[in-house]
Amino acid sequence: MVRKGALLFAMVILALFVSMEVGAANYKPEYKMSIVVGPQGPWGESAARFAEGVKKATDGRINIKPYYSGQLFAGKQTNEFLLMKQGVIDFAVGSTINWSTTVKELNLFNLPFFFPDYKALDAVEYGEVGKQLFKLIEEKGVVGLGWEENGYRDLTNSKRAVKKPEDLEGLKIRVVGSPIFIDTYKAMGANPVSMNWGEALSAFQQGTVDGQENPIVSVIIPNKLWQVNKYITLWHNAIDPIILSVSKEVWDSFTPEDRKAMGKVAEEVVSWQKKASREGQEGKMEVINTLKKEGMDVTVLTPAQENVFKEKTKSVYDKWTAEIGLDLVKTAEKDVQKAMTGK
Ligand code: X2X
Repeated sequence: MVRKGALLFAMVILALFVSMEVGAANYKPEYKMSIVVGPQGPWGESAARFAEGVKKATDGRINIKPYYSGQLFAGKQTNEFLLMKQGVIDFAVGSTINWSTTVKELNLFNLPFFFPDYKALDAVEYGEVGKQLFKLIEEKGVVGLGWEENGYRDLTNSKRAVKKPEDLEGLKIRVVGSPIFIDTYKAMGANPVSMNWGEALSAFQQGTVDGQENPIVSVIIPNKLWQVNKYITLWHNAIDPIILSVSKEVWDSFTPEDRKAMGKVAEEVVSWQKKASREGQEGKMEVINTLKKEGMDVTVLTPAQENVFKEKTKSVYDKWTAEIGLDLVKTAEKDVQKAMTGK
């Protein structure tokens, strides 16, 4: 009886071991991870942290290599999601802006002045809308492992302080190649030019564009944008969530144990990343002082000043709400209101 039990136990252990090995035997020697930006700053750093964490948690079975500065999509950042679907990219720490041309619902985050505060964003990401968005991307072949954040996108330029729409007149502003940004900047009176991030950096140097918008801690500081743009306006025009993600095909090829281990690492990394990214923006005085020390002229818009820009973008809101889906936008609006007012 005892012997039979021991034999059964040994067989179960062996079966488990074999299934793990068989599973792992199908693994690729290296998984490619895409990041638009460089390794510095919370966005870039989160890629290395995730890769390291996963390697450790899976005893080296899963080896992820981060490819920074958009190396995997040959310049065109709005192709990232498609390349994941096609199996060229296995993992990404991908901006929802870059994916919004493929997954139009993600334009929710690009709606001008939609998220007044991080509380509002969290309510949407962790609520029904966030779940729905993860479901949508999964249906398109990408599994979301957690929400990270590039941050609020603040406006920099080389010409003048921007406080009201008239100040934007005639300014050539580089935006991501996602049409909602062209609409928004046109509505606010600027002259938007869409351009990939890789080219944008040299366009700033050459002065072929006057400005751009990007978050301070993840992009402006690591790229020392004060060297090319003296003026910065802090506003809440657009927020840029990032999704730590894996292609569904790759995810499904992992053993349940490895998926669980990876999920745990993802949880830790995204919570570290979000905090790091927000510290840089929420500790505003410190951030403002850093920018001023570098010679920047900092304008912080009041809610009333933001409202003047918001009014200008009403047509963008209407047009893009129809694209995103009225129900999704309305649900998000309720979450935002509840987060801000408690009801
Ligand atoms: O291109 C940008 O502006 C960047 C780096 O923020 C994104 O990838 C959306």
